[in-house]
Amino acid sequence: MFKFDWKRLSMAAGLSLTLIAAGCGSDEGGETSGSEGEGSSGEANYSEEMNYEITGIEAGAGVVAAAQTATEEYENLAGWEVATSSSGAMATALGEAIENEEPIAVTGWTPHWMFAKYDLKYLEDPKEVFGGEEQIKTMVRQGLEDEKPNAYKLLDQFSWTPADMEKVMLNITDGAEPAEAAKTWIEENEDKVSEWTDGVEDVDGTEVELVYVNWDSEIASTNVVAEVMKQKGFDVTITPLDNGPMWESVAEGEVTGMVAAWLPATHGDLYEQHKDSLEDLGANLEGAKVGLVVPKYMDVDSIEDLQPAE
Ligand code: PBE
Repeated sequence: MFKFDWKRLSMAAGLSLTLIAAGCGSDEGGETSGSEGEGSSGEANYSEEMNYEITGIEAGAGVVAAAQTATEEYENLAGWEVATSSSGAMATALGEAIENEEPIAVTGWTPHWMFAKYDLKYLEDPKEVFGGEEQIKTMVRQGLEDEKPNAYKLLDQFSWTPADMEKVMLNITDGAEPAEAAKTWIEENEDKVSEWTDGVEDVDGTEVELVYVNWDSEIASTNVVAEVMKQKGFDVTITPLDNGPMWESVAEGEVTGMVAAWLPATHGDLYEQHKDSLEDLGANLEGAKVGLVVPKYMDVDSIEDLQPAE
């Protein structure tokens, strides 16, 4: 009981401090934040408020590795850390920061439902540490075409757009079970799905195992592909792994494949390591992107606008 009261008290105190700070800086723009002696937009405060910390996701994610590289490549990120957790924890932290209008910088990516729910922007990345436009590609184990030609054909023909993926992601974040969200999207997109299944024969319980990572985008894609395969008669298992093991399990032929390869930059190292031991079936989605994402109310445009730790 005591603990709870203290927590509420300190939260209220913190909130009023934030309000006072916001009140000071907002009406006359840069001129009033001169005490920082830095820049004109007041962004010098953000970095300190963020504890010089980027809010990351799973440690194995490519975007986390890129964020760590950014802290080394950008001199103004000296002393910054990338905090790792999970995609879900990152989304919660982002939602809470936005509710309190606090600064936050997350390792973000597109397609993602966060852009539909919140007003967000990518920070410019003049050193191109996060790469440019990405594709999401499908990788399968070697020999699949001969052993399970219908599974191979369907996985090869799977292809959709960022808008398609976002629709499934939004439905899941609004509370739908991933398999249900997948079924709903399939019902609403019969034409697209019939292109994936074109020439694919119905099978009777052929086993397929798809691996993925619990990133919101890959939960969506993997569930949709799994559901389409089930409807063709496959016995489908979907297995969440970390990023490295996801790639290894396909390369070692332990599983059928995955639809979660972000290239050329995000998973570039993993691709180089495994490309001779798996089969690359090409892009299933064009126009993906990763980078540092902040709420639009933050008056920063570039990674270079952030301030080094003292
Ligand atoms: N992501 C989503 C992954 C790829 C898909 C951007 C979080 C990553 O960074 O590895």
